[in-house]
Amino acid sequence: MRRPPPITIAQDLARSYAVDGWVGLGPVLEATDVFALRAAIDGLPSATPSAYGRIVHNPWRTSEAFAARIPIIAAHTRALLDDAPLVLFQDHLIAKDPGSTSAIEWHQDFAYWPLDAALGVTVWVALDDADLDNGCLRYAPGTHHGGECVAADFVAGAAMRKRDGLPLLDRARAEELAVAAAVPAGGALAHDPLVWHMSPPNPSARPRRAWSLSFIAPEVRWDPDHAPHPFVRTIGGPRGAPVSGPAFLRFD
Ligand SMILES: O=C(O)CCC(=O)C(=O)O
Repeated sequence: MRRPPPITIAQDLARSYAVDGWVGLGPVLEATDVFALRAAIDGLPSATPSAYGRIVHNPWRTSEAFAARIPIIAAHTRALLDDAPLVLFQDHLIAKDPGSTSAIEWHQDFAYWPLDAALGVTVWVALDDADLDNGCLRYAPGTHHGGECVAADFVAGAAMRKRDGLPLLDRARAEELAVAAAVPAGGALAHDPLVWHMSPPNPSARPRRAWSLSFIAPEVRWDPDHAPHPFVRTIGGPRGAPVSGPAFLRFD
C-alpha cells in the first residue's frame, strides 16, 4: 500500500476530540477517491440489506479501491492521536439508501467489540454529502467520559446480549445533548469508542453512503467474552492474545 506523507492537524482538533469524544477531521479524501469508492460499492460482496440500509463488513478485504485508501485515513487518524501506532480492527460500508426508514439507535462502538479495552477511534468517512436530512451522525458530546454502558440494540429487535453491572445508556439525556455532524463527501469524523452516537433515517431522495473504520491501540487484547462478534468465530484470538496478523493492518 502507498504510504501517504505525514499530516499535521490543528491542535484544537485534538483538544476538542479529547473533550467532546468526537471531532470533524475536515476533508480526508479527494473527489477522485470518493468517485472510485462509490464505483466500487456495487462490486462488493454481500451488501446485506437491513433495517437501516445496506451494510458491507470489512470492504477493504475484498476491494482494492477500499484497501488502497486505508493508509490515507490512517495517516489522518494518527495525526489526531499524536502519531500513536494503530491497528485497523474492522471497517464497514454503511449505505442508507434514499427512503430508508430506520435509525441506528444511540450506542457506543466498544459495546460490540470482543476486546478488553476501549482504546481506539472510529473514523467515519462520508461518501455523499451527509446532513440531518439524509441521516448524518448525531453525537452526545462528552458522554465518553462516563465509561461503558449496556449495549443498546442498534435497530429494533436486534436483542444484543446485555452485560451485567453497567449503566443503561440514557437516551433522553442523549437527545438533550445531541449535536448533528454534517459532513461533505470526502470529509471525515473521528469518534471515541465510548461516545454515544446515532444516525436518523434517510427519508430524502439522496443516498447517504459512508465508510466507517475502527482503529485500536496495539496494546488492546482479544476478549471474546466482552461482546459477541463474527471475528470470534473466524479470525479472532483467545482471551489475552494480541490483535495482530495479516488480517489486521498495523500503522506505525
Ligand atoms: O453510518 C451510520 O449511520 C452509523 C455509523 C456508526 O455508528 C459508526 O460508524 O460508529
